Amino acid sequence: MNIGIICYPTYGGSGVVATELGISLAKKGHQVHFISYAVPFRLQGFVPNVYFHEVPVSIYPLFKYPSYDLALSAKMMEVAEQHNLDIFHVHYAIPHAACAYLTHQMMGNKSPKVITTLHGTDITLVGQDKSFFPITKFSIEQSDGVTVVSNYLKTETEKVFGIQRDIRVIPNFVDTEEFTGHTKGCRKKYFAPGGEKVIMHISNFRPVKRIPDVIRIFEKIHEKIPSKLVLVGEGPELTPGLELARSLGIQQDVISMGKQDFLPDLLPCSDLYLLPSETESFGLSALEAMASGVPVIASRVGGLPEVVTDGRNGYLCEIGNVNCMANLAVGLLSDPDKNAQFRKQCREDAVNKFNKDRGVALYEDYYKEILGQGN
Ligand code: GMT
Repeated sequence: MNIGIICYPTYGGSGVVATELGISLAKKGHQVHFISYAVPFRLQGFVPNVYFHEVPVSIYPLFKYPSYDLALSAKMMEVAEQHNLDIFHVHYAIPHAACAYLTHQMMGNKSPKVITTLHGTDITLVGQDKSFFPITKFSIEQSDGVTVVSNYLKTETEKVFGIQRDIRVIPNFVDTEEFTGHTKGCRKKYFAPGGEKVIMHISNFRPVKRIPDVIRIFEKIHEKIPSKLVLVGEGPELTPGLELARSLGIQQDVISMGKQDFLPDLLPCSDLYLLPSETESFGLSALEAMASGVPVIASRVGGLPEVVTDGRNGYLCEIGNVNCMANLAVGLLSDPDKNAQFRKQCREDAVNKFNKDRGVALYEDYYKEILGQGN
């Protein structure tokens, strides 16, 4: 199949899933065309059958804001005609699903089929903004196919947007041959020269990630166990978080790495992963930690209970319950046998339930179904 993949090229989970999916489909022989304003950050190096098409956004003095949506729709049409695309697979409804609808209208019956994958904040946060709600609902309903990354997100989409059409659940996946827990690239001594325990958090540091909770959980762990907190990523909540650490007198044990590309090398350096979010449709970073053999402590919210099994590969606490998360973290880090058991079960669950081959095959079968080629 000739597949167009439209996604955000930045460090968010939706772009990661779109890129890993595209690379895997290309390795299976499909022609994969990424269309975005920049090369997706996980698309590094030459991959046969993978092509990138940059969306040129013209800056015309009359326009206060560049019209990325219109430029994207035009580029999608150009690529579809030049490469005879069968599918547009758009990741994150806003504005990609609406752009796909516009392109579909321009191309008529020559248009590729449109599959929209909803990733989370397009439904739970941004999509519910009154300025986006009607067009989000419309473009979901107009898609030929719709998938979501968790059962939670399916229910939320149906409830909030009143969507009655079929919505297919295809969980996020992880490359368990890339995220293996190997420590060859690990520089734990760099983070913990005194053999301290390493706690990690990776995100876009937006308010939904509850960064103050990450800092306060670490503070309570730090009171009981020699430990370091490693923060990976950047965003508006990073500086306030570091200032909070300073006000608590623990800044010397908080390491901010900024954006990092090689998470498979970084994650195995940690002993525990924190994700105390306000909402998470899935929590891809938690799955990547699990694949690396790192137990997860997270909020019991959204799709996280579908990823983290409380008491088996990590723990779940109510949103904002810093004491619960800190106490469970101390208990796990202080019990070598339980820790080893959790680390083993993390890896097992990532491999058995969320491996890449399974996830990619589900998308491939769905493409065939939407194209009318399904068995
Ligand atoms: O908030 C983020 O982590 C970025 C956001 C995105 O769209 O990239 O992540 C969403 O999609 C990820 C991939 O499907 C999910 O793993 C995240 O849980 C989801 N974020 C939220 O729902 C807050």
